[in-house]
Amino acid sequence: MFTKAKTTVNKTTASSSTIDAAELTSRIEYHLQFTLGDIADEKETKSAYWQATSLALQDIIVNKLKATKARQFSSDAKSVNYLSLEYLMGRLLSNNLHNINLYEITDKALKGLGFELADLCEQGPDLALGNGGLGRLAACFLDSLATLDYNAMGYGIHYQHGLFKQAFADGHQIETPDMWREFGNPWEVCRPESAQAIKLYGEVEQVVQANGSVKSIWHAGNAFRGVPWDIPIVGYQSDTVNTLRLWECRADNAFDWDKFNDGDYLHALEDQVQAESVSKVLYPNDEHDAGKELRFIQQYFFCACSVKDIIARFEAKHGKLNLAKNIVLLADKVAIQLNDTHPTLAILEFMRVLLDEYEMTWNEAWNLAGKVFAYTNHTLLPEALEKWSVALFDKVLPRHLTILYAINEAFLNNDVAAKWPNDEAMRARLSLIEEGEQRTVRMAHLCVVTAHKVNGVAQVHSDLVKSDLFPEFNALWPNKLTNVTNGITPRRWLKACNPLLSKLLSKTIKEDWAKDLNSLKQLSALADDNNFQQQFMDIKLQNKILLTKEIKALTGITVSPEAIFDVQIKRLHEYKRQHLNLLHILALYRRLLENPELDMHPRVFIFGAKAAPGYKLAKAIIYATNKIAEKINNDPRINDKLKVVFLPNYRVSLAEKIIPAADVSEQISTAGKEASGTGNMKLALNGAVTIGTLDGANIEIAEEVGSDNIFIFGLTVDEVKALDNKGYNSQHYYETNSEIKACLDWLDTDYFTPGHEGELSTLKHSFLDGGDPYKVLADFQSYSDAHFALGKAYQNKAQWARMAILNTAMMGKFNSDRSIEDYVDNIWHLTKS
Ligand code: 26Q
Repeated sequence: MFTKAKTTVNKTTASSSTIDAAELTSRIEYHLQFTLGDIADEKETKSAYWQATSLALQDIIVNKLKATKARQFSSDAKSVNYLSLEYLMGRLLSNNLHNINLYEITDKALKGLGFELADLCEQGPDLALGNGGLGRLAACFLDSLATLDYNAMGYGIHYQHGLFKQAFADGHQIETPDMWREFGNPWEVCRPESAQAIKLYGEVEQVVQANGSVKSIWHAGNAFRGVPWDIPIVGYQSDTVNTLRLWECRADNAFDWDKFNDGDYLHALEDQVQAESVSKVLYPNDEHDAGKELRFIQQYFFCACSVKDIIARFEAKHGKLNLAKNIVLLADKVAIQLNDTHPTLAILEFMRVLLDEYEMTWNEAWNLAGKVFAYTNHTLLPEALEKWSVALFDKVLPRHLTILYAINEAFLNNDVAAKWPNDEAMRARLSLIEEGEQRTVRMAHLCVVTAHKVNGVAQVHSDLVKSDLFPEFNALWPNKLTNVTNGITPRRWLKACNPLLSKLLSKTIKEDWAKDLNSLKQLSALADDNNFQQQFMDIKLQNKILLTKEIKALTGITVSPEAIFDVQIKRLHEYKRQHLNLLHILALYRRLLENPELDMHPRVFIFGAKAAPGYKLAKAIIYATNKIAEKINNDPRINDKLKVVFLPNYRVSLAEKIIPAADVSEQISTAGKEASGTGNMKLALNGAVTIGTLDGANIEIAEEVGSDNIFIFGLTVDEVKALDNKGYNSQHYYETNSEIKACLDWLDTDYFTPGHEGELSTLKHSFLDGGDPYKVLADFQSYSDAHFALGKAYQNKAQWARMAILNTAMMGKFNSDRSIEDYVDNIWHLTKS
């Protein structure tokens, strides 16, 4: 055992480049003893060492953060402020160590203390403050911004509970709360000195001023306090540590002493309870508009705190914002990026602050807003386009509603009237307000009207944003709509999560591929090299063996690493078509029952997905998959040729274990529905071969890897549209394809749910009576054929190895560093700092 109480640590000096294992050891011991209070050796646990190691690292990071802040302040480089309701950060220890180049040294220090670093990394909770792709994209972008030495700040909500934890009970999804910071979080620092006061409700008074103009005064009815928690974002081998600032909501007056003294104990705390509910929980209703007042308040709370903070940071450098002096500077120094429409209220708050608190003219404020804001669209699904009722606006943000009306009037009377004079239908179509039984505000329209740039997230998606979603806006402002194809950080999604492959790549390629991902192209020259193929595929096998252990531990299911590992990991949604995968699994099962000698390489189908708690059909798909899995996995007749595994509680840290072990990547959304996808990039980068539709970023992946190295199937965007125009009839496929019919009819029996006939019928009916809105049946045969071709390809080991290697080799484009440089060049115009 080691000796503790080496307490002489100078925490203000050593930087990551001067620190050695001995120094780190004493810092870890220091935190164990003094921060965690290890007074009787009760902290000899992995969890305590994880915490102490994280705290020791955080000290080094905070020093670097301080240096970064000072540098950014004096260089005065323009900053981008990324506003997002979601950040899926995952775990931070391993990534921070890799990025700051202390992984090996920490490993050594911990070995001396009797621990394995990789083991300790597993102790940390995921920071799961997001639902899926949009939240993870925000996290990848922060990594790239710091890596590329840009001045950037992420803003979000400090949810007490992130995305729910998922378990299965008899195949059903069960949700329990996520307790990510129950015992504190070593990475965050509270900054009460930067707290913000936020008003809500009340009414607006119009006061006629001496000069005849009308001034609006908002008499608010309720006040909250936003308290920021800062999490450092460490760039990879760069000079920069940026900040993710998450707002926690507290009451302005936590306690009503009058009520308390009157004996009304419960109500004395009412304000506090109400305020804390605002940042209590992340909404899991992805792509389903919740329309809930609390969600609206969440959005406003975080937007208002962030806008005020952005202005305060500007003023710290340039003095009080003042029309004559520095106002034009603001647009040169500040960019605000809206991650989908969720932070749209920042636009109205920005206008309100400039108009009411800085007394700017309308034109000044509006011109600034246009220069500062840009908006990213992540979906074309109509149900996911946010609309809030005018009544709710009027109740919660009455002043903002008057500003919204003014923006709308100017837009309709100037821009729309000039281009389409006297066109009432056009006015109605483009208005920020949708008339109807309930009048609603179209948040995306407000974003498009305000922002100087609007981008989609993959080429086909951006084209559809122009042609189908906002054609009129595109006609009005031909240069506003643009594309920035998504990317992923190769630090987390290869270097940290796949150490074996990383080592091989570093041995093979002289450039630092984790920065310069295009350098992986050099692997193409080795794609047919027998020796390299063997090394590459042996690593895949090692990673598969690790995953088999994880599968066993999580589900009790035994799978063979010799089987094809076929992976579909993503949020559960009909448009992503997990049920197409499931229908094909049923078909394979039937074929095997009919012919147990069938020449088919054994396959393991691996799922990971959470369903929004209120999304009934998504939950039914999870249940059906679990029940079908149970039957198949225990059927001795098929000789282990088919296994189905649904891993519970899919999240970033689980993705990091699955992705390195995948042979096949399922990217099978209905064409035109998946904006981009980013899991597709992660899997391909780790040498999985994609089976996918021509949708989202799959199209660009296919362009990069070449059609020989991907299995494309199904309807194209145009064919989907044509089928819609003709009138899609799912019944037709049921009647004419006997395999489809047999599989769907199977769901009506009690074969998979003994004694409970019809439990899986919902699924069948969604395809038939439900109309199969995502055209699963139309794509089934083509999908099945593509799988057949894939199975044949796998049987030729050299051919498969070549495909896998080329997938890794050709993913350079999908580095999120490239995405960020695209934003910088076309939207933000930052300089490095
Ligand atoms: C809306 C209203 C109320 C509550 C929640 C929501 C909500 C929450 C999350 C709506 C949407 C989301 C998340 C969307 C999302 O993750 N979109 C994905 O974004 C990725 C990054 O651009 C793309 O790759 C995916 O294609 C897209 O689906």
